[in-house]
Amino acid sequence: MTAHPGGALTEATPVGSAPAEPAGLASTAAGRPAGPTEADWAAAVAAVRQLPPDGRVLLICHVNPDGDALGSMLGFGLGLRRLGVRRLQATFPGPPEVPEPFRGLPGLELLVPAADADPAPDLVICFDAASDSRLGDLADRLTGTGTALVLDHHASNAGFGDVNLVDPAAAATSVVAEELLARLGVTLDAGIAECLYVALSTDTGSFRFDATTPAVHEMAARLLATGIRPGDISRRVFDSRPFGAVRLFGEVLGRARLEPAAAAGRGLVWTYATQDDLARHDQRPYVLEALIDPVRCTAEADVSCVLKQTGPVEWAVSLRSKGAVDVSRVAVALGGGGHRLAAGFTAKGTVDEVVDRIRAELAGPAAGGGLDPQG
Ligand SMILES: [Mn+2]
Repeated sequence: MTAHPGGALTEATPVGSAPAEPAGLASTAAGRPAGPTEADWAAAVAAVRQLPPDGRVLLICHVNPDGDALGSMLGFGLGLRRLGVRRLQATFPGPPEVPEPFRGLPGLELLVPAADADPAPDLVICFDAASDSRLGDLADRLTGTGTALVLDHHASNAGFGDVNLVDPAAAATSVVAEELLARLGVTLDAGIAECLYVALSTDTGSFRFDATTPAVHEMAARLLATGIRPGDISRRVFDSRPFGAVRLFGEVLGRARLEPAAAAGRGLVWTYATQDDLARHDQRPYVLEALIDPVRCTAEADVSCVLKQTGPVEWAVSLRSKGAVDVSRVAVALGGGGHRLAAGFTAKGTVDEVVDRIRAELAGPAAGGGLDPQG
């Protein structure tokens, strides 16, 4: 994990874990923008419909792509294919490596390494990125002569495209993608549906989080009606990991610490994973995205925390709350961002130093307030 401008947080949505830390700035309920207007939808439809013959389209999702980023992008890409768009690429910044849980997604053949991305597409479409800093070097594609269309659901998204479909009320970017496909007249097929289902189920924690509205289940019903197999998809995406990762989790959970008196008696549970842990078990860093889940199960603690080593003295810190403590305030105080129930930051120092800072913030008044239930 690397720091981005503006203290942006770069953690991918943890697969099957609590609500993802938002992909960028600290967000609050105050000032949350409304969703897209009819004019926005019309402009987005026109941007696709008015592509020149043989027009070139570049799809980009955020760095360290998660299920919503990849699923929205590839599902929409398959939809564009159905509309006859032939010159179509999908990409994301950083190493062109798709995390193992998403290697069965339909549409992966659309992916190209960032270095091979079209330098001057007629239409650029960004998925699940709250700010252009999340697009790395690919952000320069937004300023070319083509149209830039942004599909997202982060409340902190200020709208960095020419046309912005940003719906903070949407449980996932795939909700926005499905709506735009419908408005373009694309009917769902199993390939599109599987991509959008992975995106929707990832961002709702397998339909467990508060973001799981009736509209989410109605969308899931439309996707399932195409004949996709939710059991197979969920096993692949959520319930499958290498044996080395199972052993790694065992070690890391074995060193977890419970501090019932922390956070003014609401309790803190924390652990950490080092780069040496990963090397010893021959595992890639993304396997750690799911580590917060077994940690946050701890009934005796409202706050859970995992430190993931990203450099000799650098850590990516994930924080979760069951509701009594606003962990976004802790994360913001320490240079990161997030939601009330899920937040994170990047820290320098030893494990003890970083946890000391978290304890101090949890002891202060900052962690108590706030009533932003956004998931
Ligand atoms: Mn998302």
